[in-house]
Amino acid sequence: MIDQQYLCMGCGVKVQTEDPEKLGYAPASALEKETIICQRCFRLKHYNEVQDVELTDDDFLKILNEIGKTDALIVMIVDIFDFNGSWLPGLHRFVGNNKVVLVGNKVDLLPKSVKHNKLIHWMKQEARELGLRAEEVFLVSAAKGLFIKETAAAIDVMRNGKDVYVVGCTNVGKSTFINRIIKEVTGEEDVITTSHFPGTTLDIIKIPLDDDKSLIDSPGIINHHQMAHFIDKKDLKVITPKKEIKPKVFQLNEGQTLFFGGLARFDYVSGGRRSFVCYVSNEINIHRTKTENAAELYDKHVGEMLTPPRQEQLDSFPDLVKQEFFVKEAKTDIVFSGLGWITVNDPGAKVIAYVPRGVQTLIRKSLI
Ligand SMILES: Nc1nc2c(ncn2[C@@H]2O[C@H](COP(=O)(O)OP(=O)(O)OP(=O)(O)O)[C@@H](O)[C@H]2O)c(=O)[nH]1
Ligand SMILES: [Mg+2]
Repeated sequence: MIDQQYLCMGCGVKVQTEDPEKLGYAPASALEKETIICQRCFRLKHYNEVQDVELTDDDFLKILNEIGKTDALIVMIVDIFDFNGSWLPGLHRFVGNNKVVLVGNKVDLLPKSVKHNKLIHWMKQEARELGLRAEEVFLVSAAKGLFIKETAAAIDVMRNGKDVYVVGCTNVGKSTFINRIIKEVTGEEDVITTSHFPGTTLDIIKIPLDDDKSLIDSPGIINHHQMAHFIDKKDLKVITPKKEIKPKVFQLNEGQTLFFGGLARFDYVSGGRRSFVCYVSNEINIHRTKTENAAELYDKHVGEMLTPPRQEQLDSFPDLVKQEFFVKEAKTDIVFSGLGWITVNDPGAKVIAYVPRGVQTLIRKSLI
């Protein structure tokens, strides 16, 4: 038997050496190493393979509820490419009286032309509307190391000698953000396990700060209406942008339709010939057709020409369901949660957005 004091440095899980099938398994030899990581982290790091875990939403919430009882600074991270999909509704319920800083990560994905102070202003406004009182708002790219120093320095002042908890939905880049800060300070790289699979970090991970307080990573909350949960693990790479998004402009007539692979559909109903700007991963194929042929085309070609989803996944892939939107204001986004958005520049357009049942669509003031 081993002590409970062994925690995986990669994901925070308690390490056990008895059952290779269970969470936290590591071979006994791993315990002799200076940094202990579990088998799941080892495979993620070296083979980019993920083992499913049996943790439930409740398990994660229990961990996060502890945060409300502490006296700490809370850093909430959102994925700026999936702002609404990665938002944690009701954050204030579990942070108690602690102050919250909002960090928009993955700014490297947005076109270089985007003005950062405008975007920060937009985030502040959205945050307020979504009921979050954020002390301060930052934009960073954890993966590219952009604006990390400034943000870390500001957080260090704001924490006022307290612990810092980094929280957010799965996959927003919490662990990548902390790894970056560690790298800035100690030079050590990739201390915590990160991956493009949601649900990588499994428990609290404490990184000691210089005043015996800690910078604390936490498991991401699962937002079930994110596209990532509806597609095959192999396709996550396709829908997750890696590089700066190249917006694609389509001039559409009324009665034309765009398909985003087989994951989403956009019908332009009325409003005269106009342009639509699509912000999705560069790897997603956009297919244009007449709306009158769209349903038939989808039935015939989903899983091959219109992919993802893959052919072998079709049985379990949800139907596309629709929501109608009327664009009343200039510069409006129609958002497909986790996939991207379409910007409509002028008011007066009626459109229909289709996404797999369970995924969210919404309309918002344009982010860009
Ligand atoms: N383009 C881009 N990708 C990023 C950035 N930061 C993180 N990522 C990617 O986002 C994915 C998730 O990163 P993680 O750091 O594991 O996210 P997390 O929030 O810790 O996720 P969980 O532990 O599952 O809650 C990985 O594929 C990262 O490479 C960023 O600044 N830009
Ligand atoms: Mg993580």
